[in-house]
Amino acid sequence: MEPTPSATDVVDPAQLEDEYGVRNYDPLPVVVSRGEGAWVEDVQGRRYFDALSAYSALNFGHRHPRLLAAARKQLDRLTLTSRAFRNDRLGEFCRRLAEAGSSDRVLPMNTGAEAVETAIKAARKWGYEVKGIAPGRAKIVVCRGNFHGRTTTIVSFSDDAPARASFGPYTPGFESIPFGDLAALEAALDDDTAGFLVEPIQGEAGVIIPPTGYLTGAQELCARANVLMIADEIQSGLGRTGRMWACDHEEVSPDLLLVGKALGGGIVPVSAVVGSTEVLGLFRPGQHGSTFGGNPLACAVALEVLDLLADGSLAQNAAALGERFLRSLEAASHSGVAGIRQRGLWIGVDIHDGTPTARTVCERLLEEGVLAKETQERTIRFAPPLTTSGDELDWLLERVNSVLAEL
Ligand code: PXG
Repeated sequence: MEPTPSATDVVDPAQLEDEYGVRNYDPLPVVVSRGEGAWVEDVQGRRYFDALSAYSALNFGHRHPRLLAAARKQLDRLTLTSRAFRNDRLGEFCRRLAEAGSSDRVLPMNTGAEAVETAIKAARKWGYEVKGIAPGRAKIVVCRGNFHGRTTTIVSFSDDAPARASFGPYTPGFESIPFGDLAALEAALDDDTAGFLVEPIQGEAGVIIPPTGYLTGAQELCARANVLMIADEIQSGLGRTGRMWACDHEEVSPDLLLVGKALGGGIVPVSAVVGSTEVLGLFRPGQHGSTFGGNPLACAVALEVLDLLADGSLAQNAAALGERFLRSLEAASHSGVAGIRQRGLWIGVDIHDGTPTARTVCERLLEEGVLAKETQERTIRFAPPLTTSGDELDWLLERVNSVLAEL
């Protein structure tokens, strides 16, 4: 690796960002300049354990050697063609991801929000052309507390005030129901409903796990009402929860599966919609696309991502270490902790009212060498890389427990 320039050589990068960037984020006060595996180093050379993993985009840690090798090999051959021409990696990528998602076809995009937008278009198109919904009437049912991205259409059905306010007029055609409530879902599904869009575990809401049977029940209700079940696995998928997909915990196969974040191996943005020929086969040339979607560099990295997950051992590691994480925090029975939710290496820790905010706890963790991020006012979310070792987890737990003990 190139040596990191010393702090005195360069203008303070945080100051530059604040002066010339846009303040649409409120990052923790650390400037990261290198990373390897679960660890990053800041511009002063301090090491931190990355327990956020870029919201699951770094499921394999920083600069996984096999992902770097796959990217380098592809960089030396071909990076981009646009979809005006074919490239020699796209077909293989589509086949492998379709198989991993137990479905027929793959529509590649780049960011998660684009995969969500694509699924909304696909469901509406299917609703009009197959289900027979009257023109302009297609409805998509979504859940309260959802996070699916930040486009104008997606924030239209968000209930997160800062994400939504001042960005109207809002896109119509969505109905929001409580998450985890099958009776509400049954009541919302009607002849005009094309899709039910759901995170199998709500990430940004605080790693909210629905009641057992919710996903199976939702699949049954959708099938009965002739509605597409659309699972947003952009954050929950690709091994994070201890299985390849969070839907696997209930053996549910959604009609449309949305994949993103870790699919790009932390190197390039790669997202995709996986679905049946009946739905995705409806698209004709010119009806949807993206300059970068399906580019050969993205495909090469994503193929290596699928290879890394193929034998299930990383998901198993996530399941085992996640349970250890939970047991360790439970055994410590911190008085400041109100609740813990865990599925694989995805953990939400609620802190009691009256203690410092989750943000303050994340600032304390930072001082102890742990990068984690609050979600909502009172929840700290941990998502260490799936490649974390047992020793690394012990190191992390020691710091997390000592900070939580201060509450
Ligand atoms: N679906 C889910 C479940 C997500 O968590 C998206 C879609 C959108 O992905 P893109 O790639 O368009 O960001 C997400 C994103 C952030 C941020 O700062 C994003 C997410 C989580 C936390 C912060 O934009 N998840």
